Amino acid sequence: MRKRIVGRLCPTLSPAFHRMEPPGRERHGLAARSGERAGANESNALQQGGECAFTLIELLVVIAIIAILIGLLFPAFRAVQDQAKRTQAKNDLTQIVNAVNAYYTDYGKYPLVAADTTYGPGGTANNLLFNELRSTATATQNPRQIVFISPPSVKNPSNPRSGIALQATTINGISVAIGDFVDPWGTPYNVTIDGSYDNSVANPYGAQTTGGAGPDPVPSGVIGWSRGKDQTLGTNGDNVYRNPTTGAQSDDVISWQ
Ligand SMILES: [Ca+2]
Repeated sequence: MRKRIVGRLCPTLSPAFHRMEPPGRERHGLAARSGERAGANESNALQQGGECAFTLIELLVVIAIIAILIGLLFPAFRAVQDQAKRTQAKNDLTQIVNAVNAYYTDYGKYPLVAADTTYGPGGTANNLLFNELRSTATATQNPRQIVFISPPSVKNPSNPRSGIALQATTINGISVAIGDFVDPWGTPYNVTIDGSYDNSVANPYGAQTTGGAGPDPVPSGVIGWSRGKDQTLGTNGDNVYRNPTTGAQSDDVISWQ
């Protein structure tokens, strides 16, 4: 017979509880007979109400089921978080492109550049561009002090995410400087501006046939991109945005598609 361990969840106590008298306190005579009658009554109640106490094994099974459900939900939760970050990056890139175009509208030229220039990792310091667009004290080409973009400061300066970096640091080998606009994974955004004014800039992923990110050059005055969660261009640095053959998508986020 299996041992019942929990009785308080029942409307009536399990008979097992009545057998757990402390040593030396066994009941005798009328009290014992009274107890037997009470036990008999409760046994009858249990028989009438059905068994509702559960065993240790049943308790462990419930705990195991809950653990399995948590295990199933955790990857889904991470996927939702990643998608939210990608959406954030896409919104940031849209704002960056709009800010540079607004600068062009106001000043009749692009900020800083005299030739096609890429800001961010692998190019010119990202903060130089955003000092102009944010009209900070170090801006040199925003005499009207127009704020074209106003990202928040990062919440954790030593581990910057989604905002303007407040201190110099290095994340996965990528340098972050004060004033850099970093993406949700801590990499400064890349931005290429058409300083030669021919309405085309180099596609960082190369030709559509190899990089899968549209034509090279991109027919645009300004483009921006994020290296995504892996912090490399394409997947593990393969420079492929979307594999033209398999359709496999990298984790990068780009402004022009
Ligand atoms: Ca990537």
